[in-house]
Amino acid sequence: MNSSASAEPSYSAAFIARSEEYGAHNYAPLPVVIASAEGAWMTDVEGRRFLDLLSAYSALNFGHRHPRLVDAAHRQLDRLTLTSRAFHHDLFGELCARLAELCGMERVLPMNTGVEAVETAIKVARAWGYRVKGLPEGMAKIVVAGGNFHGRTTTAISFSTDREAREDFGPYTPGFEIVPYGDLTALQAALSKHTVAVLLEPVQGEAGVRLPPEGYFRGVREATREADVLLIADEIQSGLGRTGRTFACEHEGVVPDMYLLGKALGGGIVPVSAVVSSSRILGVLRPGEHGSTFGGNPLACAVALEVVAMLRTGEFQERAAALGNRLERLLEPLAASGAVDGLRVRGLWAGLDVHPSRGSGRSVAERLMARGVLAKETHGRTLRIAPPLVIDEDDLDWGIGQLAEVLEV
Ligand code: IF1
Repeated sequence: MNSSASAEPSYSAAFIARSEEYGAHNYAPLPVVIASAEGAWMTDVEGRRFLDLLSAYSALNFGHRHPRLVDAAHRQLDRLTLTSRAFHHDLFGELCARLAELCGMERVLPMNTGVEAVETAIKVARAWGYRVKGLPEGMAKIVVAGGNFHGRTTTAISFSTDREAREDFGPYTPGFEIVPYGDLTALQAALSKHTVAVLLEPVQGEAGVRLPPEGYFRGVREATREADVLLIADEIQSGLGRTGRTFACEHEGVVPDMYLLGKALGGGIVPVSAVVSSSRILGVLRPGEHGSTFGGNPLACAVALEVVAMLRTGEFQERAAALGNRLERLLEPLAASGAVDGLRVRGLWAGLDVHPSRGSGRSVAERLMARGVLAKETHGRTLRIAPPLVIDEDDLDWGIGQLAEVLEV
């Protein structure tokens, strides 16, 4: 019997087996079992340390268990955690005021997951179309982009162009038109008298950190303003410092009609999302027409208030911009070597298309894991790099050094 056959299954294997036996198989996680984490580092059940280059898809912009955020959560846990919106509580107005101020907007509708913010925005845009623009009931259209990812609800996947995200989940929600991302002419042509909104990611995350052509977002802003159509920016992954600015829209000087926020708004501790907009738009909703059990709960407000305070100074945005320049310099040799035949960087966020000669995105992620680095592929051969904004420079250098070795650069 060879040694491997006789080896005890690893300690991790027992955890993985239990997850496989009792959990639905809607994910294929890397075979690592995380037990603790701090900053940019995670530790597995066997005591092995891993550098986090995924940040839970940008929900961990402030790193694992940032002290300011954990303290805010602890203080609130000892005071009040949930009331429902049937009653007021003492942090709700403060959160809405501070978050609106951060966004330069007037009003906030807090929810929990990102897709709930997306669904909320769709409902508000449609109601605005009927109640303000006077569209005939049921005729509202929303323009979205190919390659989009806005969540996993039946409506959100109804306008997905990703077969894996939508197959066998029909019948699909009508009222959406899909145009190629980055094609301003196609978007302008799609606008009609029934269009109430355009919903776009300023940077397409799941598509592989896809950047639109320079000027595209400004063009969309101008076209939607002229057509009296709402511009909804899904900043759930691109926002809150990730691209080196508070919002990715800022790279083109664009202010949308609605910001959709999530992920990092909850500080990596609790799910917090929000639609942030003007009174004329969010004001279309009447009491009892929309909401959720946990939306705007005291614990969520306490953490999100600390997130807003951390973003107000701009230090995290500046750090992401500076580290993003460093990341781009570190990644350029990989592209020059041919190991990577597509490279896109915006702030501390990169998408690399791994050349087939180096294997699939998944195989690169597995080889990185063996070296103590955790990252995630998307769409087969694209690797996403999204470290926490708090990562140390030398850890970033080391992590990308491991990637260079895995890619044999
Ligand atoms: C999964 C993807 C990323 C998002 C944008 C809304 C949402 C997301 C731009 C919905 C969520 C998550 C979902 C998660 C993995 C991750 C993801 F690969 F699925 F597409 F980040 F790229 N808008 N993205 O990126 O927010 O409801 O999840 O809080 O479903 O596997 P949510």
